[in-house]
Amino acid sequence: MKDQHQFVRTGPLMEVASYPEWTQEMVHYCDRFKSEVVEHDLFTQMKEARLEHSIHKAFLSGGWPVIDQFPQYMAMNLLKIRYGQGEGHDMARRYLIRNIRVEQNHADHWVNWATESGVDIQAMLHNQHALETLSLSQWCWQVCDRESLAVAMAATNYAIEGATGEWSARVCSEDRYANLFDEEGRAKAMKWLKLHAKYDDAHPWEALEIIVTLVGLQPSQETIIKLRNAICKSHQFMRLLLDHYMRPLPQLGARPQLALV
Ligand code: HXD
Ligand code: FE
Repeated sequence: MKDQHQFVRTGPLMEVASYPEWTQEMVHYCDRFKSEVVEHDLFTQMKEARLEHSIHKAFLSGGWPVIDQFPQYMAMNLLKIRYGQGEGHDMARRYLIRNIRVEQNHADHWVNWATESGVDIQAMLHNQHALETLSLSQWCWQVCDRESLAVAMAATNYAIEGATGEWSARVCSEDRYANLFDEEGRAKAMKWLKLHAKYDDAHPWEALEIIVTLVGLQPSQETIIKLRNAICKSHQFMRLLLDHYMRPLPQLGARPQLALV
């Protein structure tokens, strides 16, 4: 029997008008927060090849926990799914299984990008990261552990992948950044960025379609607010990470570090 609140998309996947009005409002509301990530000065300076080397390396290192854990966030969401529990669950199952495999390669590409940029890889993999930058990965872990499939996918597959598609496209929109790398290492260094910089990347839209299919045409106000807050929080934690690296250098190491005993 067909549920009258079931969402079945008829318009194009990658157009906001194809989704219910509450979704359109949510997307517009969150776009302000997304822009603060996409337009961030760190990415402007990266695109214009004038980002200070130490900040560049610190960013690549600080972004690693999320890259490392991203397939694990998806695995946590996969655990919430039971086959045949509805169209949203079946779509999410396919999406997550397929994309966990894709993210396997992305971790390798990030490590290559960091290597070509002169990052100390052992330190990146094993060092303690700044609290301001760890909060993004901790938030993602928390939301995937404790919230519903729809809310957790909104925070990660929609919000983080969506903003990332746009900031990486910005950095790749000119050759200036790519040209900082020697010709031999350039393709390797740029692979992660290039893969995420496809303007036609369907992944965040596929995630949005799944989220709307899961909650239906008329979710409660509470559900809408939960989704909206999860998306905006991811954007805000991304911004916090970026702000941290753009602070004047003396502050970067000024705080006392926890000693490992
Ligand atoms: C951004 C820093 C401020 C972290 C970026 C996280 C991007 C995650 C993208 C996702 O596809 C995982 C991956 O490894 O490619
Ligand atoms: Fe990726």
